[in-house]
Amino acid sequence: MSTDTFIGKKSNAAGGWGALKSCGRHVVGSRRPLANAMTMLSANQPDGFDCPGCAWGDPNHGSSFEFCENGVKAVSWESTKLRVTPDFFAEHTVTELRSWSDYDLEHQGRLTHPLRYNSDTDHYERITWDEAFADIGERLNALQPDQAEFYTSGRASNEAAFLYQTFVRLYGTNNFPDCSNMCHEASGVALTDAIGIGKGTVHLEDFEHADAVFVFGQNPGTNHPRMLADLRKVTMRGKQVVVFNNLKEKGLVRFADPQNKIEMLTGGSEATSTMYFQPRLGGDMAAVRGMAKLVFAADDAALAAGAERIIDDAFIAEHTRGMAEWRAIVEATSWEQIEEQSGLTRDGLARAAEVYMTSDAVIATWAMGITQHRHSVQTIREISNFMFLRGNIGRPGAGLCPVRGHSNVQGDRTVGINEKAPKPLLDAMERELGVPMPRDPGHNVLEAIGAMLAGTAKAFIGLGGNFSRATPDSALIAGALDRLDLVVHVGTKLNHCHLLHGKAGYILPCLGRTEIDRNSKGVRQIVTVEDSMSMVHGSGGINQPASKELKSEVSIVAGIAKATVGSKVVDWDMLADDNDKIRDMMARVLPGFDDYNARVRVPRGFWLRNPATEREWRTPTERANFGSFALPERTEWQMREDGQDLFVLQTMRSHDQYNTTIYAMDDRYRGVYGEREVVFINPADLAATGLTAKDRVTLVTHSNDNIDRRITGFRIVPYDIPPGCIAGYYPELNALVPHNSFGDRSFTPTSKSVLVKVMRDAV
Ligand SMILES: Nc1nc2c(c(=O)[nH]1)N[C@H]1C(S)=C(S)[C@@H](COP(=O)(O)OP(=O)(O)OC[C@H]3O[C@@H](n4cnc5c(=O)[nH]c(N)nc54)[C@H](O)[C@@H]3O)O[C@H]1N2
Ligand SMILES: Nc1nc2c(c(=O)[nH]1)N[C@H]1C(S)=C(S)[C@@H](COP(=O)(O)OP(=O)(O)OC[C@H]3O[C@@H](n4cnc5c(=O)[nH]c(N)nc54)[C@H](O)[C@@H]3O)O[C@H]1N2
Ligand SMILES: [Mo]
Repeated sequence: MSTDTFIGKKSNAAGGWGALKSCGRHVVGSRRPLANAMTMLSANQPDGFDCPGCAWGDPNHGSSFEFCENGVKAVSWESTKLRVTPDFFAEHTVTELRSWSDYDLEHQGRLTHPLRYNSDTDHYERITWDEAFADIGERLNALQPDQAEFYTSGRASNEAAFLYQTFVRLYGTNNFPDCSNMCHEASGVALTDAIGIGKGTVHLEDFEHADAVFVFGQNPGTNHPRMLADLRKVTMRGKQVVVFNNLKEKGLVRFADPQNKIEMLTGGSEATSTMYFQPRLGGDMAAVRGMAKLVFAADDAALAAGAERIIDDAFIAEHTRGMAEWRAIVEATSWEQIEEQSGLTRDGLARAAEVYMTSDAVIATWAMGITQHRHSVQTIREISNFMFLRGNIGRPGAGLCPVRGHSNVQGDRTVGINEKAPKPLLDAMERELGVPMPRDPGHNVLEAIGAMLAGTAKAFIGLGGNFSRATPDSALIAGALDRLDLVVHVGTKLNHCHLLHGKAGYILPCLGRTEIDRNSKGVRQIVTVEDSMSMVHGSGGINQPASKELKSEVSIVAGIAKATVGSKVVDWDMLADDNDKIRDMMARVLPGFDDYNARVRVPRGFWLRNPATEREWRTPTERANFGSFALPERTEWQMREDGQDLFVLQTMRSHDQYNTTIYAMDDRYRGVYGEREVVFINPADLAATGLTAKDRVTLVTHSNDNIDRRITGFRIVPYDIPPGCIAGYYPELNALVPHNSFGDRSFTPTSKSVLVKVMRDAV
């Protein structure tokens, strides 16, 4: 099957695929990797291949992969034929490279050799693996363990992450800042309190049985395209999809628009009943509370009329705690406050509540539009409360579904990347290793940043990711990283964080998930991952490694570990050479991982049991807990009255990026082409502030910590977004996100509600 045939065929069916043709060239520089991606994603591999695109569940893992644009881009990006060799680093000083864009750095291709920064020449230079490991080990051993920060990005496999946490804990710290701290942390915190486990309760199949899906604060058209296919099937069955998103996102609008030519998205008349609400930024908690108020009122009316109850009284009595207290808070909340904070009307919310009340099985999904606010944990508790009202959890077609980002971010947590690891995990590690584990909580991302800024942290090890670009106050964080004694980056492609080397800096290139990983005996290794629906499965690559010098993440972790803590407790060489042995160890340590090696080798892998899906609540009350929280006194939207021309900014992803990786400069669904320095503003706001669509603007963060945060020269894009709210792209806008503004209990930067002033640039 040629690439062209594929694209042609798919573009008629799924829409948007035509554009992949040009996008493919942008992403990979040629057609070949694109064709390769097609092969990989459709390959009939016994051990499966896990797409690094996102964490959405996969119905036919290991046999016929569901195609999606996101996946093709992610795979093509990794299989590029371009290389950044030691010659490249000999040509360019680090100082010069720092002036390059994110896009230009990553587009140089795959890293090929281990490198060490030479401060005399300002170049990265080739070294041997053994030299790198020995020096890193020596430098780590010169520190107190708590002076080192061990970051993980969510693409790391279960095996690499498990080995990493083993090493780091043997070394003596729980400092595990993790990309999840900036992502779904609020979901983990809220759900642990609500249902006893920080994960979603939905199986992919539940979407086939849902009568309604409520989608809060996410853009699946871009970030989880395969989810759109599952939503589409819901409307095609004549069921409802109710969207809450402050932006009119095309992927979801088309879905809701009967005029749309994309038949499969509209499903004929079914889609007319699909609803789209545009709350103000941070207004979802108020919106859900409004719906809950209406449910209680309808239930009272039903009771009075002797009709069937609206709330699931039996479920609430048998399975929950705390409804009465929450109900009192809901009833005490005024409609005025709900309408002001959400920006939605009571009538509108009544239509959404009607869908909820007339549906037997409801799923609630959410992502970054919910988790990156100050009151994210409370908002997720409110969503959970709302779902408990009609027993929408732990039965077919119903449940809570935080939609994870990185393809293995959930798995990394499961296998021990956790700065506050649960006691049973540490106990099990102690039993396995026969030595004590550190028990003091370690650092999350913001605490690691705090330690770096304070000068108490001395080393940073990054297992993947792009820490300084993904974190708020990027320039400040970059400066802090660059003052450390030791900085080690394990990565596949060059990014800005790699150019921060501190006193001793290393770039260690690793195999990507698309590549064949063979051990010393030539036996092909697989890794495993866990998706958003707690399915754990194997993944093996089919491409030849980008360079002979590459090592697997597992080998790199083992190499550093051996040089740092020695091999008395753990035989690192043995584990590094056989992922099955790592999995045997995981099976001994982690609950639910019995028979791990066999169970990940069947199509689709296995489901890691989540007791809440079976209405078993591992909370202190042994019940699902309603959470009773007041609405925020004022959201950022309401704080705008504190200053002139203030707006609330959300920082999000364009269609052509993967987090800090910029595939290309277009945001096709939002109609932006060839640029990223744009701000989406409501046309009414333009008129009110005297700005025009032709203006360039400067954005300055409104804060009282005396740090000047500004970006300048951004172009205005008039857009359908609530007045007072604006939007633009991460990572560029991380320059505006304050590291000292974060979610209650989640410590997630408030990347979706930054108070900024917008000013016209002088021409
Ligand atoms: N192609 C691609 N796929 C990806 C990624 C990528 O960068 N590119 N990243 C991966 C990762 S790590 C993650 S975490 C996920 C992210 O997936 P998303 O959460 O979809 O990512 P964002 O682009 O941040 O989009 C946030 C969405 O929430 C809306 N929103 C913002 N604030 C609010 C609010 O206050 N209320 C409501 N109701 N809506 C709001 C925005 O308009 C936007 O539609 O995607 C994963 N998949
Ligand atoms: N303002 C703002 N900031 C945000 C967000 C936001 O919405 N707004 N979103 C946050 C979220 S949800 C997340 S998850 C974080 C993401 O933060 P990170 O996970 O740190 O960032 P990524 O951009 O995903 O990392 C990209 C780099 O990972 C490396 N890489 C890719 N594949 C592999 C691999 O297989 N192995 C290894 N070792 N390295 C690899 C490459 O070198 C690449 O340059 O950003 C957060 N930051
Ligand atoms: Mo994420």
